[in-house]
Amino acid sequence: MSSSTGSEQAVVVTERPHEHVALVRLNRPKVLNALSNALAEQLAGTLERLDADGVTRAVVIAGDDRAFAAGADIAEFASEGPHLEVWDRIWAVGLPTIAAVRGLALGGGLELAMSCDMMVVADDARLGQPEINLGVIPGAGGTQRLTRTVGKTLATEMVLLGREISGREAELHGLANRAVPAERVLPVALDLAKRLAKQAPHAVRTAKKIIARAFEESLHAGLLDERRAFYALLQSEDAREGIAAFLEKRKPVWQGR
Ligand code: DAK
Repeated sequence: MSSSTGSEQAVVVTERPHEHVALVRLNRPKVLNALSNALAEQLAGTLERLDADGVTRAVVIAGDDRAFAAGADIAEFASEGPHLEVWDRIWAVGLPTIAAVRGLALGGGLELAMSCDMMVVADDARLGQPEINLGVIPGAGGTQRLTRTVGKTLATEMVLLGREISGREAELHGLANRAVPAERVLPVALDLAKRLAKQAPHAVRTAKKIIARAFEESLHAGLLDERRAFYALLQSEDAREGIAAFLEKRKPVWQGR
């Protein structure tokens, strides 16, 4: 399965390694998967299609062994700059997403990885926000998501000095869920995706959404949202099934309702 048609270059390639899991690969290897607007558009369209197909329950986003992505496409900066709305579309995806990072995740590449729900990185991956070297600052979450995740001290070094960190350091600072040897990145990410795909789909989507609100709201507002979502889910078929299965000592069968 591929995300482009006809003669258009497939800068995003989609595979289906498991019934409910999609693997979306960024595919501009010659420029280290630099995120051109065309690539970002294809990625957003692909994620939206997967989000709505009723089959996919988790998505792994990967690059290749040299790079997840080396940032937005700098060659486009002079002409048009990164399209704003396409990033909003990527962030609006309801499915759980996992970034599988080998090699470079720089600038917009790291911002894309950070906007995923989980991140698996190679021990020797290189993660950074080098925008300062271009005379700008991050524009897709690098000052916000990074700071809230690793704290002000390290984020300041990364954003103001362009300091890179390794995958191993990213795990230590809570930026990555797992740091593993490079060749294990994809298998581990796919394994996490399969585990996500086994959970009650509607509950997973709701949990993702409510966790994201912890970045946006006060604790009080977030707790209210959580409580509302909890009671709404409690009325769902899947919750009835999950509770019945527990009491009957069997495995639940989720319907996604
Ligand atoms: N854009 C375009 N081309 C890139 C690229 C990039 N970000 N990164 C690498 N390339 C290209 C190189 O130009 C080179 O192309 P050729 O010369 O072969 O044609 C090819 O990829 C291989 O790169 P190198 O020859 O440079 O490879 P090296 O191993 O020597 O160096 C490197 C790797 C990653 C250290 C180096 O390529 C590098 O410094 N790249 C730039 C990294 C960077 O500065 N990234 C941040 C870009 S700014 C926003 C949304 C997003 C953003 C902002 C706003 N909004 C929604 C508002 C994001 C901004 C950014 O990401």
